[in-house]
Amino acid sequence: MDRDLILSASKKHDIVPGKVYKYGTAGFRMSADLLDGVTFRVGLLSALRSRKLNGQAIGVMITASHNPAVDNGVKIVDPMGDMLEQEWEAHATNLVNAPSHDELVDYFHKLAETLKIDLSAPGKVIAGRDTRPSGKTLVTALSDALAATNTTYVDYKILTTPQLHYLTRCVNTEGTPGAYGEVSETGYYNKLIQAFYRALRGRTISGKLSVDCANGVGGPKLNELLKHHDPSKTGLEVKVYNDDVLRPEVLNLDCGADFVKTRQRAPVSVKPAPGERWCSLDGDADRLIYYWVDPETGFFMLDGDRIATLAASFIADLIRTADLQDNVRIGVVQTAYANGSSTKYVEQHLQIPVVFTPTGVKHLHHAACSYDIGVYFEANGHGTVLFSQNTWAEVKRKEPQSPAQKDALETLSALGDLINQTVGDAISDMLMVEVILAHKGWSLRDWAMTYQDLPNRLVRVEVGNKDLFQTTDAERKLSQPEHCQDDIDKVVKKYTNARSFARASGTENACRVYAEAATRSEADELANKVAAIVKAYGG
Ligand code: G16
Repeated sequence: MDRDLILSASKKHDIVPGKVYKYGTAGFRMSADLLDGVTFRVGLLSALRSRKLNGQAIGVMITASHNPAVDNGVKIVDPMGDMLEQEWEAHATNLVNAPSHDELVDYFHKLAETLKIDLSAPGKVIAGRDTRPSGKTLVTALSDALAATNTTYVDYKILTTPQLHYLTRCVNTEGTPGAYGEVSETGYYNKLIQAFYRALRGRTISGKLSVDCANGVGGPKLNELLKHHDPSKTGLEVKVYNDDVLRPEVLNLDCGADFVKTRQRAPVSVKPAPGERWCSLDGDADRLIYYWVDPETGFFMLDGDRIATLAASFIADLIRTADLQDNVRIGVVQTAYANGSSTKYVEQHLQIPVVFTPTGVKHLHHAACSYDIGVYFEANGHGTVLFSQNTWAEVKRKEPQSPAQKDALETLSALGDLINQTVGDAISDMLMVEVILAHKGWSLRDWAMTYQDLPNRLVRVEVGNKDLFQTTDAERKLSQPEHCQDDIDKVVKKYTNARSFARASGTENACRVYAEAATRSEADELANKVAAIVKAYGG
């Protein structure tokens, strides 16, 4: 690999001197004008990663998801469509922080040597981006790095994040017995829609579904999916809202899954009529939140915890009906943000084990892989359901003994194809929810009746230095700054059935505080008190 070629390409893509970059919850994410050099360097790292993995394609997604329009981000996707292996996050951080262009090229070669990477071998990278205008320039930085390292590169242009994950897996499994799907956007739509028809098993969906697309890439992509959908086969009527991608400044503005979840209200621009079924996607369509307005009690939200409990209960029933309960173990993965009532419902009512991981789908995904069926959702609506090889083998092997067993087996198999196996996917999750509600004959109100959430509040706290906040115990406790956790504990003790924690965000320059308590006013009060403590310790 030509050192001078990398060096001269790098000189066109500076990093900002003095700024310390870190591969965070979802890659590098910050104000877009700080990202040009970072994206170039991520290109170098993915060129190495592909060669390390025998030339398999690596995905690079340029998105800042739920963040405001001025931000952007870049993250790396491993060959099977999952997040970059954790050990390589450190390599990414080191490479990006190389202080000069010369030191960058030195470190690149050192990394290749230490990791025994043959730089003359072929490498391949595929890329996608969301609708942020800054994405276009960042793609140039990426492609310059790939050209300088002689890496084959395919730019899939504008995609949802889960579509890029899907394509990465498809490219790497094409022509093998484990082929994940056709390597194209159309292949993605066809796979989802065909599995959706099969999973419904002749049932029809009643009532219109209104979808708020956060004015992000989910809007055009959902509209595209709908062109492949024949409503006469399913009964599903979708009305798309907030799909304006021509005015970048409205992305995630007063709408989208993050707004709905944190503000616990409908997007500002829409007026859901009482009883109507609504959901919101986030800016890159990997999170999903459902809600409706009850004529008596007002706004009611069904978040990631609710989607997890719905999916876990339905799939566990299918496993029992199919008589697979001895061979297919199901488990649920949550984070500290999960509402205490949802955990209790899964463990005590559904009798399904729950494990906790730190925030970040990469952690949940990893934990979910240890089950035959791993249901993982963050409360913010990000998640999916993973089917292991063993589950597929059991479903295929089982000879149905009754029409009910046949139905359960075929539904399971269709769900396995419908649910994105690479990462949380709002569009695929939405179709899964619609299938389950249709099977159960449930409205959103029926779904909500399964258990009662503890009132909770999530607050974003701006602090001088968020890096002062270090956590332990799956992010449920602060180990730093000293005494901060003691102060939080003292406040929590004053409330009934209360819990609260604080952590630094990995995607925004802020801390997050979560609180739950017996009543709404207590949850709000507790959240505000803990936020004040965090602010005081925050430098
Ligand atoms: C990303 C991660 C999620 C995480 C979220 C917020 O989501 O993929 O796992 O929950 O950030 O993380 P934090 O609280 O650390 O800011 P997205 O949808 O923004 O890509």
